[in-house]
Amino acid sequence: MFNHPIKRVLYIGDIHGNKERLERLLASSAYAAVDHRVFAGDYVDGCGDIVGTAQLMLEEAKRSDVTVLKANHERDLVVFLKQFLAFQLGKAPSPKLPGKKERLATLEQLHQYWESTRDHTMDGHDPFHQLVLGIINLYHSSPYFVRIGRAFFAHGGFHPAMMRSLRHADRIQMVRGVYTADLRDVEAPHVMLGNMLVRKARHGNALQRAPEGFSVYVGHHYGRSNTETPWTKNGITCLDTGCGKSDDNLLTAAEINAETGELIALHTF
Ligand SMILES: [Mn+2]
Repeated sequence: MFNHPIKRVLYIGDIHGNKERLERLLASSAYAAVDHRVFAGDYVDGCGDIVGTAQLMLEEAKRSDVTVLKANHERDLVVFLKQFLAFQLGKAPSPKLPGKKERLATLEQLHQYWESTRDHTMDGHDPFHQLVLGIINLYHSSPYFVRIGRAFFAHGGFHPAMMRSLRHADRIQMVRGVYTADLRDVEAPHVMLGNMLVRKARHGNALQRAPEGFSVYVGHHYGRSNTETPWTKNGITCLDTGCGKSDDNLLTAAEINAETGELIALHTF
């Protein structure tokens, strides 16, 4: 079992709090049939059930055949939550509320969860802080990217550092054929946010090309929110279909042949 090669991978796009679509995905045969699952991240900040979605994600992330990538929405939330915990301990001033409407909605839901569970706190069982620490810990233990066979997976974009860092053998972590490596701070934003890719795409220029013989899969936001067809260019497949931004937008999962990096099928939920 441990040496069982990963042949098929499911890459799941941004969820943004759409718990119903996430539940449909988790119950699907497509989810069960693959050898490994990679979540693009961005499971918070959206119009659905953020707390319920986060709880499901924290459960799934415990599985050894599931990887959740670092993404910008969790990063920003974690920065706030850490400031909030420091404030609770009297070690920092009250954190400033975020300006973004969707992030305020996430905090509002976390607050409601605290209100509804604080009276039931006993014997050290504290659901609110358990959830908050779970979100923080999952973010910090998540990789910026993974490579499985001939496929690269990141939240936002491809950066040559992803190839380079895997060549430094002492920095590679290998878990059942899933390769991850640390990135320098200067490269991490490009992998998480795809900044260069987005800017170039807006100006109509070519995306940075996936390395020869590899495919790259990303989520994030590429202005293809209302279609279930992924946008593919230069070996990079963008899978953010705007799930969680409106109830109508689908959650997309790409089934990938790890040996070739190619897309086998696209599943929507
Ligand atoms: Mn997103």
